Amino acid sequence: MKSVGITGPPGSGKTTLWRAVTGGETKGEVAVVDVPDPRLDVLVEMESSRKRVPIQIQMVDVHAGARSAAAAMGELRKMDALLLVVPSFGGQDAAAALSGYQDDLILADLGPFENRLERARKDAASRHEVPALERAVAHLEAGQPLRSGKWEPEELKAFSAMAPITLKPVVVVFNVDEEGLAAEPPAVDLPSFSASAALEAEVGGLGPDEARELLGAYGIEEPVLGRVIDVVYRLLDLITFFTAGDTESRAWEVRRGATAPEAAGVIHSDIQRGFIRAEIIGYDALVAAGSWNNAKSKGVLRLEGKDYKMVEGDVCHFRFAV
Ligand SMILES: Nc1nc2c(ncn2[C@@H]2O[C@H](COP(=O)(O)OP(=O)(O)OP(=O)(O)O)[C@@H](O)[C@H]2O)c(=O)[nH]1
Ligand SMILES: [Mg+2]
Repeated sequence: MKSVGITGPPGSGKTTLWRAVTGGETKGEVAVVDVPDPRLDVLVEMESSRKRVPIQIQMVDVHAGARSAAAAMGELRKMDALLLVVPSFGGQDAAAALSGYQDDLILADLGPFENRLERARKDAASRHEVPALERAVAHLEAGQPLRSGKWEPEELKAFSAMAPITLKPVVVVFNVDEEGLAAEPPAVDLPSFSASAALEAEVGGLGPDEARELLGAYGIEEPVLGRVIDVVYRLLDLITFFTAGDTESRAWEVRRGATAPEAAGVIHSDIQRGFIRAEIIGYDALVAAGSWNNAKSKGVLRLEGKDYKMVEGDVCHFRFAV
């Protein structure tokens, strides 16, 4: 399961956004959220599945659970992706807040890199890391996040023990008030969008249809959770595939470019090891056929081998022998 950590300056609306993306959750800092996917609902209906199993994602209000700023930075290192909440309500200077906070994150990375560089210089076993660490320190000292650099695989290997915050995929959420919703967000060199955390948290506890209707009245077509997930999946380069049947219909995530056996391995390592073939059909073609059995009898299921590269929305049945 991927973890998304919510971060940002004090009072920017992190906890409010966390409540919005967790559907009105009020206790704790960590919540497991079902990834909304209307395709899964269609599959459940079509196959009369007894169970519907969505992809899940962990949303963490990192700073709420941390005892100190340093502890929060440590927690951020464990996340797969970050949501950076920028205060843009009540006339606040969003661009200044964003650049100030990015500097904080760069500083949080600089300390561990300097320490490691110092140790690597003294230790024969890690001396080969020195050039990479020097380059990273220079980059951070120049006020640049590591993600803006070009790094060789060996350099990234030298960085990995520190799990640098500024190397993580980040989505900027400009937390606006109702007036700000209609305005263009400031141009930044990171994926970003505007949302009203307060408004979305208010509708978070409602059913999906009711929430959509209320948000629609403010011109918001897609609840913030869906928007966050779209960007995070794109940044993490993940695609969704499905399995569907009467027992259960289920959504799975796999890295873009994965082969059929790798996708099978997401379900179970035995299925990957004993992979023979996959019966596969794209989601739209399956819906057009009306059901898995119809697709089979019409001969529109494809048989794919071990080199097949998975496509977003593939519905699969893996044949395997162990
Ligand atoms: N007007 C307005 N106020 C907001 C909005 N979002 C959050 N706030 C207010 O800003 C204050 C801080 O919100 P929180 O969600 O607690 O912010 P936070 O980033 O979690 O704060 P800390 O955890 O203390 O750093 C609260 O009083 C919110 O009601 C917004 O979109 N508009
Ligand atoms: Mg908070």
